[in-house]
Amino acid sequence: MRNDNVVSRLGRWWGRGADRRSAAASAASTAFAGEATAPASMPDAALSSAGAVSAGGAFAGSLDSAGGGEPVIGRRGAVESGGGAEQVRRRSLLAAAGVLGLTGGAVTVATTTSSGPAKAAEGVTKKITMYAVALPGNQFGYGLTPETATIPGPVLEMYEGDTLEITLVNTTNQRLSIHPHGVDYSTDSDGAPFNNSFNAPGETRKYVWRSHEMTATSGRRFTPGSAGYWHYHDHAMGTDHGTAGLIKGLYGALIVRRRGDILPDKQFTVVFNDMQINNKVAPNTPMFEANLGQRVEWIAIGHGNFFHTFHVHAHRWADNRTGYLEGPSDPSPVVDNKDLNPGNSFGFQVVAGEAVGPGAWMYHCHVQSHSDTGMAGIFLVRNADGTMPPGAQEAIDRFNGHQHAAAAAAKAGAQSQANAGAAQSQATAGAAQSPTTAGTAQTHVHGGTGQ
Ligand SMILES: [Cu+2]
Repeated sequence: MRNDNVVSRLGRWWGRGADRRSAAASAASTAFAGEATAPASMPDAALSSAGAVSAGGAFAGSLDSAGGGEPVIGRRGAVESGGGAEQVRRRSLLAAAGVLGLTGGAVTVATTTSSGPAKAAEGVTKKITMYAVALPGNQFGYGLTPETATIPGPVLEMYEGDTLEITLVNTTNQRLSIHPHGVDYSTDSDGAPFNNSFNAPGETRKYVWRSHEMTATSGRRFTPGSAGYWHYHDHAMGTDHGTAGLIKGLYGALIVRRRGDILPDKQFTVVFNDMQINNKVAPNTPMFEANLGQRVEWIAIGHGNFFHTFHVHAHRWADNRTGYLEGPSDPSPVVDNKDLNPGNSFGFQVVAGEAVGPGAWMYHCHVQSHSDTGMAGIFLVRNADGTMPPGAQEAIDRFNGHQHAAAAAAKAGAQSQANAGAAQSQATAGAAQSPTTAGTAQTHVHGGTGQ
């Protein structure tokens, strides 16, 4: 379940940016040729690992992250054939790439069929097999094998212009389907029973999802591309809307990337489903882990019957398509909290611990009655070398204890802890923004929230 080297290589190549225009003729053909041949031999080329499990392995092997706190992140040896070690400014290159994407990339690409890049941008078809599987506890999950079905299902990824051909194997005795948001599909790939698009019990069925790049319509008008943080879910179990399938776990993240987008080191999928997170309630909600400085991609999805707000402590993102500012004058507001309602999805990237340091940080629904009843979890930012920062384990232990007892214990016990700096637990945790030391930050967060 790797976001395999083809996808990574493609992204890295585009990530080089600055003089990719001149490099295109030689490099593009290599990169895209590799991608085009990927599906046959590597059917999971479009995939990264299941949301609840960090995808660090998939990305860490192919990406170099230069550490936290730096707006400029170097990459080395981004292209195997690209001539050795090279440090580039990803953010500035990204801005350059965006401009090129409009003037020399996507638009030209959509109307040209002869040049190398244009041909590449037509995309490739990736074929995968997904399994819908009954899980313990009357739950269901999607998996790339019957044995690895999870809640949420695997993160599916494609580049704008690509097609994803999904063979869905229904191993259950229930009617179900897979229905995507954000991409292009025909009615027979809709996943909706009224279109006769579903898997009967035990049935195998193919679904085809297409995507497209931004194109110029006329004048200054542009037709949006498919890029975005989307999602997929059942639309047939229980009711014609898949209400039973959704509540029981048949959902996952779908990412359509624009060429040139920065690829993350890790991915976390967080689904606010009714009053649970990934069908779990604190303290059994997923603990997402990253090392200080790693680029972390969050994909947030809402399902069920309630409105929610998604909040991560001590990390902020740009409220745009990617979550990172795409230029010095990018007008996107910077937020650390965003509505996450049924059917919604968004994603963003942050650098773990940037400006705040490592520690056990919290993510949660900010509707108070929701966080109080278990819609909360931990974002553990380890030290850059992977070791635990001071106080983090204690914070995790508090989180895992009874919530109110833990809060009381945190306050009572703070004075006696060896780390005197950790004693300033507060009644509210919303202000956990100050650039504190790691030990202070954790106790501050967790002693304060009582989660
Ligand atoms: Cu909520």
